[in-house]
Formats: sequence, structure tokens, C-alpha cells
Amino acid sequence: MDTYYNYSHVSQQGLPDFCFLEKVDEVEVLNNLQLRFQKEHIYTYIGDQVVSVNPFQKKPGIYSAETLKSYQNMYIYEVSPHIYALAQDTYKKLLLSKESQCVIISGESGSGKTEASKIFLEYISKVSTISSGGQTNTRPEIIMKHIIESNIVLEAFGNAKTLKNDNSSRFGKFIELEFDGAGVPISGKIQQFLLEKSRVHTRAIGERSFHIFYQFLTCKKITQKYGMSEDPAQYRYLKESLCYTAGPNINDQRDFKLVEQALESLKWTEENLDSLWRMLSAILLIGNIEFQADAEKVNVDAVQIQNPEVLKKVASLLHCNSLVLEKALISRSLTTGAGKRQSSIKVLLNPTQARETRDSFAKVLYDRLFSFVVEKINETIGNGIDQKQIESIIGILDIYGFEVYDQNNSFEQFIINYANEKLQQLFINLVLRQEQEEYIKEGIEWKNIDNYFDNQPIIDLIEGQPVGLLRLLDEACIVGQSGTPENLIQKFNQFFSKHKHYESYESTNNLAIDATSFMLKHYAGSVTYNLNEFIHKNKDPLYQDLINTLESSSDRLLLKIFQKDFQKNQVKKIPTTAGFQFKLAINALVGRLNACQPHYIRCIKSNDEKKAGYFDYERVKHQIRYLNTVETVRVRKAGFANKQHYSRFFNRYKLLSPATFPTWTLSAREGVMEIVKHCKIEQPNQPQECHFGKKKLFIKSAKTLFKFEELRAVELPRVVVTIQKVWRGYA
Ligand code: AOV
Ligand code: MG
Repeated sequence: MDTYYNYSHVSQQGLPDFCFLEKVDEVEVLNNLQLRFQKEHIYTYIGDQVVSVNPFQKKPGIYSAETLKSYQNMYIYEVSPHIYALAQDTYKKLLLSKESQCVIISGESGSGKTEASKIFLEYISKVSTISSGGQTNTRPEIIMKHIIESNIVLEAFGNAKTLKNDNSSRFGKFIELEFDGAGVPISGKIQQFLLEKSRVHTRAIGERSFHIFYQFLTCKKITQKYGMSEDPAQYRYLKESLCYTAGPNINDQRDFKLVEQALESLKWTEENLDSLWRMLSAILLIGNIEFQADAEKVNVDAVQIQNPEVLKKVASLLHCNSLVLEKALISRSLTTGAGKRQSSIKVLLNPTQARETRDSFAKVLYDRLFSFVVEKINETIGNGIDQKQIESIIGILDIYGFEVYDQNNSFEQFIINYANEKLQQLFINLVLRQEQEEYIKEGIEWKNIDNYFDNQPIIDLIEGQPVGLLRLLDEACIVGQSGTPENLIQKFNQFFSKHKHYESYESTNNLAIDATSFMLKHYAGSVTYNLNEFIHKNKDPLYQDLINTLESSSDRLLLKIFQKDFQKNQVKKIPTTAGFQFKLAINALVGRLNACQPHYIRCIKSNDEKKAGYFDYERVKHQIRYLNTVETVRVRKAGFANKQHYSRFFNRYKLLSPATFPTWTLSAREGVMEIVKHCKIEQPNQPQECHFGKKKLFIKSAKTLFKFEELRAVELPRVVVTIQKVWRGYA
């Protein structure tokens, strides 16, 4: 471990904190990052934030038990940069302040967010359960174990190989670790955001569907039980993207064993497990159902099922009637009229519609199954806890990273990139904007740093009212309106062709892209979206005939996951488009994060080829730019490591001066000034450490804050003895 304050040593290894740079500019920041990467240091601080560069190789020892131990009880500035240090800082702040904390992990696809979230979780899990007095299987230990196991299950069901990342998260995840007043973990909660469910039936060549499909096919016991072929090439849903393995680090057979163990530990019943594997089997076979034109119906465009034996197999796996299922796949009921005049007619589907219905069916089954898995996990990790016992939380946010493909960016990329815009805005707001605004409001001398790139205009473009891309998309999806991609793109162009971050197809002059394409200039780069499937994916139709089929099933899991859809005539108060729901969810999440003390891990992808130890200077430069890294260093370096309300600081440290303890009659602000003076914090010829704002004390460096803590640790026992004496005197 590089000793933190030994400058000559660390300068050969690269500076461990960008704030130590004398000159802060892009070249200096990049060179330092590169030097550290070459010297095998993948983590660097910006004050109390961690920048992590994905090395694409296992670094020996950096996550060993000894390394982890060396971070315990340490302050972030005493130890070399690591996610363990950030996790320790987070936990320490939770203990000290009793306030909720969160870690926001950002970076583009494949930059290392999910790995970082696991390293963070592992650390918190270890240190928060230490005080179990050497006992094992205490409740806190079991809770943390279950949360780690839940992660294994969720990765199997929600991650997949993409062209960017062999283990790409295809859903957003917010894990809440819930603590009691003593900082002991007592329960947890996992919230998931919009799974990329279309992956079940379609994806780019060279990508895979969700890991779990390939995993469970490696298990003979299961494939034999449900009469499934072990060969993924037998299933169209797996075959079409021509990719069956996920890369050198992913072993489906081994991973499936871990998933099975995790599900067992999470106490899944035999019945639920049976339903789970049966449904996965059914989903794969649904993809194999083929349609052909119905030769008997010459005057209409109708289909019949080409391979009825597959359909029968699907029906038997889903425990439902095969005739009813068949009808639901080749025809659709339409209601006409209203009130008493309402009646239902059956229309026959053409081959395209039938295929689309089939794929929707597979997709919705998987999506509901995924939600069920999350729900079950939440039942287990939140079980039996009185909500009143929960004093604070540590939230861990790991979403899908910004992504742009050469070929086809569709609705899914639009949602993923929108989510990343929101997170970037949160970062800008908290770290760059509000921080500086507060200095000024508090009357602290401050020279504004405002040349960072603010992405708020892009967010307004997407979610703006009354006109924004999402709103126009929703309008095109309103029932009764026959919104087409052509109409919608016209509307987009009409409203936004002059917007700085929007470019229409015409203006791009790019003949390679479709006429229903548009380009957004996101904070992390430009993305050309193909609008063709936006309307359908945003509508996300759930066909009533398929729901009716499932209602007749005897499978309890299936009945449970579609329970709400069986309730007929329910009045929907809000539009339930996928985009609208996502907007609500992401805004609620931002609200939750705003209520926590934030900590940040900024992940950087070292290269696009996933090559071990290779630092692609230009690629990293691009990321440094859009992450506003240089500006963050500037604000952090010129800013303050800590700020506290006078009353809070005074109450904690009043015992450091005989003038303020045991009695003090003046204001907390004056009390704090007295403590700072008494502790001889300011040194001649040194920059001023403590700055007195209107309501808060601002402390320049973390070292100073820790000095107060150390002095308090020395003083506290003496005070306790004095108090005891006083009490004895009273007795
Ligand atoms: P992501 O979460 O940021 O992408 P991951 O955390 O899945 O990225 O990382 C991608 C891959 O990079 C991992 O599977 C590892 O092989 C490697 N990797 C990441 N971090 C480390 C590390 N600290 N040490 C060694 N290898 C690492 V996405 O989920 O695609 O946005 O949607
Ligand atoms: Mg991920």
C-alpha cells in the first residue's frame, strides 16, 4: 500500500488524489490516471470520491481478506484509494451521523459499475457484521449473506452478454441495506428498474439472451425433467443471435450451481423452483412455435400453427389449455361499442401479427418472472422486521451504463441513456452546482467554477412538459390514435429541429440511416436512434386473449404474477406506457438519492476491446471530458472536505475546550470558534483550515476533521470519568 502522505513515493506511482495536482487540467489529470494504471493502481481519489479504471484483469491481492482488514476503522485520507476506503467512509458516516447514505456508481457500459457495487457491498457486509461477537449465523450475517446471494440470482436473470460487456446489466438496481440505530444491518430491499425484456426474443448478432437460459440448459436434471434439449441451438430465441458463450470469464455450468445454491439458501420452495424452470422452458419453446398461412381460409390473411406438438408442449408446461392458447396466438378479440352495446369480435391475425403476439407473450412471461424473483428476494431479506426499527439505510445504485451501438439503437438504449443523463445531472447538481451555491450563500470567499458541461437541456428535451420527446411519444401511443413512426418523427423534427442536442435525419445527411431516425447529442456522445419500434415498445401491449389463457392455468406462480391483470374493468388512472412509468420511477429514485448523503464511484472503461491492462488514451480522455472530471477536481481542490451545522459540530466537540464544556452560554457559532482556537488548528503561514459560514463550519481538509476526532477520542474517557464522579457525588 502506498503510504499516503509520502509525496516522493506516491508521485512515482501517480498521485493518489487528483486534488494533489498542482496544476489541474485535462493533460495532468489524464497523465496521472495513466501513470497510476500502469503502476497497477486502478483507483484514484478526487477528495472523497473514487475514480476507478477497469483493468479487465484480476489484480492479485487487492480484494484479499488482509487488504480488506487494512481499511477497517481507517479514514479515507489515511489509506490508499480503494472502494473499500469509500465503503468504510460511508459506513463510518452512517454510524456517526445516523443519516442515510448512498453510493452512486456511474460510468458507461462495461466500465466496471456492477463489479464496483459488489466490492462495496462485500466491504459493508464484512464490517457491519463484525460486532456479532465471533458468532456466526447471526441475523445481520444472514441478512447480508442473503443480499449477496440475491445479487447472484439477479445477475443470472438480468444480465447478458452484449457487444460492450460480457456481463452487462440489462436492468437498473437499487439495493437498500437497512440498519438499526446501532448500525447493525437488519433487513434490505431491492428495487429494479425496467428490464430490457425484448432481449428474450431479439438482440444484435453476437449478443446473448439473459444468462439464466444458457445456465439452466447445462443442468441435465432439469432438462430431462421438462423434456428439453440441452443444446441452445435448438431454440430460435437463442439461436438467432449466433452466440452461445459469454466470454472467457463466464462459465454457465458453474454459475448455475451458484444460482441453485443461492435459491436454496433464499429458501425457495420446491413448488416455486418447479414453476421457475418450467416457465423458462416454456419461454424457450414459445419461440419455436411457427406459423404458416392457413390454406383453408383463402379470402383472409390467416395463419395456423405449423408445429402443433410444440404448442401442446408449451401449454402443458404452463399448465393451461392448448386449444385456448392456440386461439390466443392466431386470433385476437376486439371489443366494439360501449356500455350495453359492447360486444366482442374475433379477428384473425396475419403471420406478422401472430409472430409479434407470440414474442410479446414470451417477453411478458419473462418480465413478470423477473419481477417475481425480485419480489421473493424482498420477502426474504425484509422478512419480519418492524419498519420502526430501521434508522438509516445505505443505498447502492448500479444501473445499466450509457450505450451506443453502430447498428441499431432503439427504445431500450433511449431509456438507458436517459437514465444515465438523470444520474449525471444529479452529480452535477450535488457536486458542482449546489456545493458552490452553498459557499456563496454562506458568505464563504469563493471564486465560481462554472465551465462544466451541464446536461439539463438534454433532460428537458427528453422529459420536458408540455412538449418533450417522451410526451410526444406517449401521445402517439394513445389508444385510438394511429401513431406511426413517420408521423412521430415529423413531430419530433417540427418541435426540436433547432434544439442544440437534437438532429433530424435530414440534417445529418447520413444516407446509411433510416428516415425514421433522429440523433440525440447526449452528455456522453451522440446516439442515432431508430424510431421504428418506439411506439410499439412504449405501448407495451398485453393481449387480453393471452391473459385469459393464463387465467385458466393451474400453476400457482403463473396465477400470482398475472393476478392484477385478471381483475377486469379496472380503471387506469395514469397512462401506463413504459416510458411514462420509467420517468416516474427514475424521478422517485432521484428523490430518494437526494435524501441520502451521497458518495461517488466514477467508473472509466480503459478500452473497448476488453484488453487486459491496456489504457486507450483517447477513449479515456473522452470519458474524463463528459464526466466533468477536471471541473470536479477543481471544485474539490478549492472547496472543503467537510461542512457541518454549528450546533452539530459544537455538540460533538464541545468537550475539547474547558471554556465550552460543561457549560457555554453564547451561540453555537461562537462556541465552535472557541473550540477551533483552543485546539490550535490554524498554523502560521498555512492556508486557513476552518472557515466560518453563516450557519455552518467549513473545514478545508479531511485531516483537520480527523484531528478533531482524535482529540475527542483522547478527551472522551476523561469526561466520562468526570461525569461518573459527579454522579457518584450526587448518589
Ligand atoms: P458495468 O456494470 O459498468 O457495465 P461490469 O462491472 O459488468 O461493467 O464490468 C465489466 C467487466 O469488466 C467485468 O465483467 C470484469 O470482467 C471487468 N472488470 C470490471 N471491474 C473490474 C475490476 N475491478 N477488476 C477486474 N476486472 C474488472 V453495464 O452493466 O454493461 O453498464 O449495462
Ligand atoms: Mg453492470
